[in-house]
Amino acid sequence: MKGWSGRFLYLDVGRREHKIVSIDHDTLINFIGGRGLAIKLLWDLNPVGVDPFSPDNHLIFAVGPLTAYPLPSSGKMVVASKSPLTYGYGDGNIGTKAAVELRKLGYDAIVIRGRSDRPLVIYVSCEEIQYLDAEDLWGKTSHETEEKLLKLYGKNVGILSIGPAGENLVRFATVVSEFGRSGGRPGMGAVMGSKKIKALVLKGCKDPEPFDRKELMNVGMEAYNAVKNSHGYSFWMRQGTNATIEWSQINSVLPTYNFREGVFDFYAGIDGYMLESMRISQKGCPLCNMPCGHIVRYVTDIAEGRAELDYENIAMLGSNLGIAPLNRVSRLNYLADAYGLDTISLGNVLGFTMEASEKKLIDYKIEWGDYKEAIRLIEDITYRRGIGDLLSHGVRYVSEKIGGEAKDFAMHVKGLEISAYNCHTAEAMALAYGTSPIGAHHKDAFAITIDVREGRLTYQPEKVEKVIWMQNIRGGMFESITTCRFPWVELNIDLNYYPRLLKAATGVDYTWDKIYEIANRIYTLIRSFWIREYIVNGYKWSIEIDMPPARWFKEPMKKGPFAGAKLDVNRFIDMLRYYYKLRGWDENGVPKRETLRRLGLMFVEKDLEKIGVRLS
Ligand code: PTT
Ligand code: SF4
Repeated sequence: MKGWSGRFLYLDVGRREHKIVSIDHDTLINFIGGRGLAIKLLWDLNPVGVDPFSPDNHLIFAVGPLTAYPLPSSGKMVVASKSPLTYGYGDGNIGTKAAVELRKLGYDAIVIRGRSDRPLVIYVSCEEIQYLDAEDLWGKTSHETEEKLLKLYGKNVGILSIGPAGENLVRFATVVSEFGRSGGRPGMGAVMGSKKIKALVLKGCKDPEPFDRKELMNVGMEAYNAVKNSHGYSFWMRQGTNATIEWSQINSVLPTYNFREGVFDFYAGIDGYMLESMRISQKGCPLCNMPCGHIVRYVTDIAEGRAELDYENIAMLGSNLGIAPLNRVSRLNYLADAYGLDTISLGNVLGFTMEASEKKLIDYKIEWGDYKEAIRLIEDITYRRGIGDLLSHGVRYVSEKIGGEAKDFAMHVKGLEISAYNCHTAEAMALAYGTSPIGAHHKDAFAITIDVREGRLTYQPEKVEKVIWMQNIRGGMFESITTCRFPWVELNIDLNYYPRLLKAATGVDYTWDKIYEIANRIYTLIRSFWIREYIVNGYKWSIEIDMPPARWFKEPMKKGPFAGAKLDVNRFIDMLRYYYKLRGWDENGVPKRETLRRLGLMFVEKDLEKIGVRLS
């Protein structure tokens, strides 16, 4: 079998045992790798309804058949598990040397179950697996941990670690790598913490073997050149994702004051030009020739240091909280990376708290823009002190505890907090959040571009069709092959490079029809996983689960060119129902029997019926 390794490493950290498990060829062809492989393994291995912090919940690190080859931005991996934040499927995508080392170890995935009785660093090389005592690292920040492990093992290893937030089971803790890459928004760092794993250190020894090396090198080089020669390359190198602050402001979608508004009076203090003025260096993931990691030096009246910034981080910790200028936002961002907290969920939790405080719904005082109190709160969340303990569960949980109107401004879908696009006038993006397979995230469909290009406050069926197309390419193909989507998304390189690269890597002819079918299979299996876990955990499954937050339907924006505008609930539901129809799901979003059969998911049919789901 070329292109894939055809096996995964299964670690039981409680028993300190491991085994190497073969993956059959059909599974690899039909799910490709990365997210596709992760959901198939979770479906098969996780006990139905398992608690996310149970030793029986599996934590999966998966790569795909294009990872680690010399082609654009191929140093990426997926980290997946049942989420302690949403109680459904959770994953994230992280750019790291660990992805390359995992491939060089000769595995398509590492799957971890169990719970250690004491903190561990797990070292995996081609020769051995060591379970090392990590008492001395427990409590350290992700930066301190990585520094220490690099000293111990040298530069030629890949490291994935957690900060104190993951140790303390904060439900939006992430896995961190390379001093500022962070993946697994829906609490993958907390799952790692629940297993008492402080870090994984990976050291491979052998390059993966492609089907046609010469062709792979040629197409890879062509694609690298296409990146370098693209129209947007030089501006991308200047601002990376941070250019989106100005774009979002102009288009009235910049999250501001907990998504009340789409414009921020002080946006120029946090935009890409401000970032350029503070930048001291730039870095990227392995094998990437368009590095987007912008490191700034910040100085505030309470601290100074370095931080790696991205659009989402700045918008969620800046405009969404009324905090500017960028020096202050950078401090918050630095703390999130050091503690291993997801910046997007954190920005939502802080924004929600500021609003709840303003409305006197909680016995705690924090005002919009108060970055010093925000820093105190970040620490309290990380160490689960005082109100921080409650907030560590995320906005869905907190709003349900408070009750009443708090639910209207808890900005999440399925428990995952919304990423940085305000959707009062963005129907396609709202649909993308509603139907994202991990809860509200833009990874699967950056549909805001459809709204901006094709008209706001319009609910055409074409928007739904385009959301599905985007999801299939981004969430289906890119999450499974597994490479960074930015060469295509940001610099517009030809999408046809990817089937060509897949053919050279694996020998399999992946036509676009086949890729869409695989994406549909992955989406339908993830959807079935949500249904299975929700029903067994006692939730009632309904269309409500896919609905974006009430704020966008009830409360119009007050500022900017779209002042007075909000979403229309009935027209949104029509879009959602059309979405279900196109996916082959019933009017409540449950996959139909014929869809499961067409996609080769007969095992799902059986499993869902066993727990009482009625399939139409
Ligand atoms: C991603 C999410 C994003 S999406 C951002 S900024 W973005 C936030 N980054 C965080 C951070 O940083 N520190 C922190 N403590 N928390 C953070 N949470 C947020 O996490 C990321 C890039 C980016 S930057 C994006 S869009 C693209 N995402 C890709 C994807 O999802 N798939 C894919 N095949 N390629 C992608 N390329 C781009 O990668 P999550 P990263 Mg991240 C500091 O992890 O869970 O997927 O959430 O992975 O290596 O940092 O790269 O404007
Ligand atoms: Fe990593 Fe950015 Fe390169 Fe993508 S474009 S691989 S996120 S450095």
